[in-house]
Amino acid sequence: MKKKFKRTTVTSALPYANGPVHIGHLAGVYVPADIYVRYLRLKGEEVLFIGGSDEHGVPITIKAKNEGVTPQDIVDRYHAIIKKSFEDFGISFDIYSRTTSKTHAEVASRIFRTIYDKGGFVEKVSEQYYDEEAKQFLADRYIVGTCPHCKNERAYGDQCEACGTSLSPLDLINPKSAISGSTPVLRETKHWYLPLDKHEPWLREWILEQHKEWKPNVYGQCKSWLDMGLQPRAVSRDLDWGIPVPVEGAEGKVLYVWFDAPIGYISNTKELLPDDWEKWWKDEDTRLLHFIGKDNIVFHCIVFPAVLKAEGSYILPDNVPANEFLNLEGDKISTSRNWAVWLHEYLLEFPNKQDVLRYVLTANAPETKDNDFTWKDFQARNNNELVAIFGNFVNRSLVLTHKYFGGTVPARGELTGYDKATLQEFAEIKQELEKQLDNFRFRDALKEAMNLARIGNKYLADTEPWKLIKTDAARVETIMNIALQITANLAIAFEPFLPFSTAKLREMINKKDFSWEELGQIDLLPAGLMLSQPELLFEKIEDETIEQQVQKLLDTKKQNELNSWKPAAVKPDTSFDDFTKMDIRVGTVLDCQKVPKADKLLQFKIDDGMGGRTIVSGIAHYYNPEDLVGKQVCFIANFPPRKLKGIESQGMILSAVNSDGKLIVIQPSQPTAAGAEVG
Ligand code: B3M
Ligand code: ZN
Repeated sequence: MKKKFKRTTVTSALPYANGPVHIGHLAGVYVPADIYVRYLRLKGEEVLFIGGSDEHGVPITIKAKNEGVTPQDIVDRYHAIIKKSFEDFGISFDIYSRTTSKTHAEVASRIFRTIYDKGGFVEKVSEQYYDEEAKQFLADRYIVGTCPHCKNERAYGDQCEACGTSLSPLDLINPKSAISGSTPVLRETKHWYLPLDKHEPWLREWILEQHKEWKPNVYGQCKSWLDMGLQPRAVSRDLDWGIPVPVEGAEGKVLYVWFDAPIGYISNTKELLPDDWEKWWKDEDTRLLHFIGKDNIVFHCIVFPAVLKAEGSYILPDNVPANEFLNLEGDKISTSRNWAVWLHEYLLEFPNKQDVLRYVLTANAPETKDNDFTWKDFQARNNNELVAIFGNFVNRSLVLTHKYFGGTVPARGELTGYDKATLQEFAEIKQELEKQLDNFRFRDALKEAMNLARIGNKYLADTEPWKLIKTDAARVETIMNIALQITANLAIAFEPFLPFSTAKLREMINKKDFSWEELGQIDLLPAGLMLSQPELLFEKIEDETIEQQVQKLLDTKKQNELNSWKPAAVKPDTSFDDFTKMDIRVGTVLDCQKVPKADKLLQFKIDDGMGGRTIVSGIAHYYNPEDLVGKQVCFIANFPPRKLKGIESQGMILSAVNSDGKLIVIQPSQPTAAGAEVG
């Protein structure tokens, strides 16, 4: 039997405030959380939706150092951008705060201290790299060296990004401090550890026995962590950015970012409700839900619950509906490679189309496996679903009502068998929709909502009021009444998914608000109600717009290739004598043709100042032959002639191999006499 809760605390992962947010964040965490919260609110349930920025951690300090600003500058900048993006996309947080707040420092320190006083931590001294020039211990990310696996010379102390291996700083060959460049030394340092090994038995029972209903991806990841055996985890770091460890003798040490970040959910609740926050976190009748991405599962299902349990007065999450990742056009989203669709940029290019993105990201949500966002799919879903089904139906119902009845909801007369069957069909959607939403299956829920619009479209297409109006106006009154009731139902069913469009729709049908209970009913719009002027809910997105977005990504790809390209290693030494044996000349292209039946080859007629020669060259993939006529090239003049596809080639044209593998013909920088020597 499922427990009946009184209220729900919904949290969504706190994004690091060291960069803006992109579609992957929205698809994996914030849109699903927002859909769920809006659904509960529509049902009239007591719910609190907590968000905020994660403003601690080493990457923020590295970014600050690189830019020559303070970590606070960095988080101030990105907190503002992220907060605005969430507002713009209608993510309806009750509070969006930050982990550099005063309240957070107090709450996190208090929780640490309580566990410390109860003996819930283990103190351990270990050896860690220390930078004697910068006079500080080095976080794993601050140590660079050669990867023992792939020999990449820029591997970090926690990971080699070239081969993807997780590393520990001691694995690095020839380690260097990223701060001063000096070779770090090992020094002893004391830290506090959460003994996860001791928590393992109850965690096993709680997750593996009592929460078999968790999503398979979440349950599976927890099981594999637990089966590997849990190890104590350090919850402090030697760093000057973060919340100081509230213990005597802990100077220069701060709480580990993953210790304080989830506590941010609690602090933000307290900031919002200073006198009333505890019931959201300490009452057994409160249901706690964490919406996160798959890389955060272990912290939310194992580490944070262990912290809460060790403290002793908090509830544990009832569910953690984590998602997999969203890829972009077949590649992993990456901030450093700028392979992302940033939310603030999307809104500049698609103003007022927040719901289109919310729709596409939900329809394609990475709920059970990684999924791919493509601009083609974005366009198709907008044009073929939002415009052609939802928008089209709503528009026809409203426009026809205005046309036939001056914008007043007509009364329903007697229902035909077909009317009844249609109403029956849409009455069933509520239950289906709830079943999917209750189980965090938002893709399927969205499909159900869209089916409601499909039913409406089919109803109008089958009953053809535009034909009947000439012969049977009374029947058309009934038809339009039913179409309008379906329209009103759409405003409810889609509210959690598309809050902007449904708000617009509510205005058009003059209904301030609905409750979820009304979904499936057929008297939402009383006869005689005057409707407002209809407007289009969605508009078609043209090929050109999509091509621009695709081009933008292709440009990024190109730029990344150039950035990551390295010239080939220099060949072993040669001699000047050897070089002078080579006779390189300048020539002018008199004629250039494709060689038949050889897709790589071009045949050149070259003016070499000595009566002319023929050269065959393998650059047909990179040039149109006519573009080369009249150009000057460099060629080797003293290669013995050789036959290519039956043509005698008398030399070789010189080209550079570009970073993308393309051949580029070498040309003199000024007009040069044909036959001039190169040397
Ligand atoms: N900031 C990691 C992330 O953004 C981390 C989440 C914290 S949730 C408490 O993926
Ligand atoms: Zn490597």
